[in-house]
Amino acid sequence: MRKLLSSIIGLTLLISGCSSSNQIGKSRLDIIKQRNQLICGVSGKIPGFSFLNTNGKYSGLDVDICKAISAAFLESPNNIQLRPLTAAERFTSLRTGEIDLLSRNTTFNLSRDSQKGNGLSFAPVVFHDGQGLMVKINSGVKDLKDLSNKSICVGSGTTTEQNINDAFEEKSLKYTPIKYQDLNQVIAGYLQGRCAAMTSDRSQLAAARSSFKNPGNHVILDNILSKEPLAPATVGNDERLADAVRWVIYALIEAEEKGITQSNINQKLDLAKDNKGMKPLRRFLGIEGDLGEKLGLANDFVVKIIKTTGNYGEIYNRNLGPNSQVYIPRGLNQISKQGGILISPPFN
Ligand SMILES: N[C@@H](CCC(=O)N[C@@H](CS)C(=O)NCC(=O)O)C(=O)O
Repeated sequence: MRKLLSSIIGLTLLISGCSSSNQIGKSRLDIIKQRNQLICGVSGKIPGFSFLNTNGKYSGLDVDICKAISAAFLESPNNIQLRPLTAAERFTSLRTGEIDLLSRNTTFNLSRDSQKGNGLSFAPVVFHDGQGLMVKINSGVKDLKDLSNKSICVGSGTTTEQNINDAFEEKSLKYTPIKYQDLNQVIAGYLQGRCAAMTSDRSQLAAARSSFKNPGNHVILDNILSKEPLAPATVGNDERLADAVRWVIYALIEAEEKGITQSNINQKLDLAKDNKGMKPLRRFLGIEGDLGEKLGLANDFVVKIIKTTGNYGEIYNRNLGPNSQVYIPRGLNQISKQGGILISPPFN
């Protein structure tokens, strides 16, 4: 009788179009586990975030986030497939199920999050960015107003397009947008002199400049036109997948808060095993309690993540630290104890 009732409810939900992965369907988390592979959409063109080098290998912060998630879900960082996507392609790829996760310099905003917008689920922010402008030093341009009546190169299908319009309109200034499909085209347009400035997230401007022949000939203006909180995203109707992704990101931040690193994780594990009184650490590392199981993951998922990528700070330094190709000072992207705005909710 109970079985019959639940199939009737399931059928009704299907007919009414109210299907939810939690009620009747599978979560994509199960599909990822069955497939034993996580498919991540990335850019592939931004050094420090996701960049395909000449050996055919991807590296960058967005790539490491994907590896951390794969370590947590599949117990291996190598079971990932990275798909390069343009800004315009990214949301369709996610909605159609071509990718499981978008880890691609994507701004978390209301329209993309809401059901009437793109209907995505955003994970916690992995890089707080802001939109900027880059110009040639010898242009003499120092401020937005110096770009009045000039052309600006911009990528289409981005938040960048709207922000640059808003910024000029607010100051009652005019400009001509020159739109391109992806960053490499924007850069080429700018370097070939089709526009007086290129605009994008400041991280992308810094990354682009790092690959120029003469980076010193270009300057990123002080103007910060917007907030661009960049975050991974999943489809919006799959709470189990969204929760699991969310807590992988928080685990990276919590590990940094707790001083747990790739090199001391084994010591921390031994310490926690030997000291029954260290309850929060024991729960975080999966020695007691069932935090991992609650997410549909292994109880020691945090250990797997930290062994693979290190904590958030380690990921940041590897890709964007002083010894990396694109040095971006951490600023807001520090944990709160260090004066930034990254903080993890409790692992209870
Ligand atoms: N964060 C912004 C902009 C991100 C973005 O995708 N920018 C474009 C225009 S420059 C781009 O193609 N970036 C390089 C890339 O991802 O290949 C957004 O989410 O809309």
